[in-house]
Amino acid sequence: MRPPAATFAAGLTTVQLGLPDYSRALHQHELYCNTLTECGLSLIRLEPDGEFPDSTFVEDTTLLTERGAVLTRPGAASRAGEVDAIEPVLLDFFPALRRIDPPGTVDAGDVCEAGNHFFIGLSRRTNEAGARQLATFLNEWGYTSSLIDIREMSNILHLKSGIAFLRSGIAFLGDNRLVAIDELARRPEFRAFELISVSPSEEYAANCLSVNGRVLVAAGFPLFEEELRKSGLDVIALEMSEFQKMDGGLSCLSLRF
Ligand code: CIR
Repeated sequence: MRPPAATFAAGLTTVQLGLPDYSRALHQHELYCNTLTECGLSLIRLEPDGEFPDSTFVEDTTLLTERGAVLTRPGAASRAGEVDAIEPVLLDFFPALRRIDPPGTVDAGDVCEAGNHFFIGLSRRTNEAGARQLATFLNEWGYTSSLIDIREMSNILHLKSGIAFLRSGIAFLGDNRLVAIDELARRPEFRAFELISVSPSEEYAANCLSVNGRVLVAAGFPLFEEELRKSGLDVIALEMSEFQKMDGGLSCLSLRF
């Protein structure tokens, strides 16, 4: 993860929630890091990078899988250089990094891993050429994938703004639970999943994160929290207000492997 830089408020956003407060963003980021540590992860903390205001959203720069990793080619020009900055860090762990080439673009926030299958969102950031390149890499590694077109959906930036795959954290239990906003829950591609719905007034909360049997959710979305708890999930709520102002969710703040 990479904390937000002092230039954070100059990043991209489509929501009108006002400018983020920098010190509050730093505090929320720190709590996020601490929570991941409590969930049993060890963290690699990068330096803030003021040249790229959106660089705290590290998730978009790379797709990490158990069998290989792909450097993306972000769809927003202002974010292109973020990939170069992350590459040397990942090379230590994934010596054979693949990459998306022009004219392809991919933001990894559009890629939802669901076991051995990957859903790839076609969005304002991820184009068909990029999605197909990614699908080819995944196929080489023995994964399947399918494309989900969200270009007509005005309410979400990335596919994972609207869905999240939940892992049980227990190896022998099958993982089949998917959180989805209504518009995506209706799609036939998700019919095989046990769906956990997110009420239209709480759509931001759909971008939750399951880590070692816990589910991290954005604080302030009581209906969704209740849904998760009813499903027997162990929920941790985190303040995300300053990242929400910049169109970012919980998953965007880390690259997990
Ligand atoms: C952007 O517009 O690119 C950033 N302000 C937010 C990126 C959020 N990333 C994500 O959903 N994976």
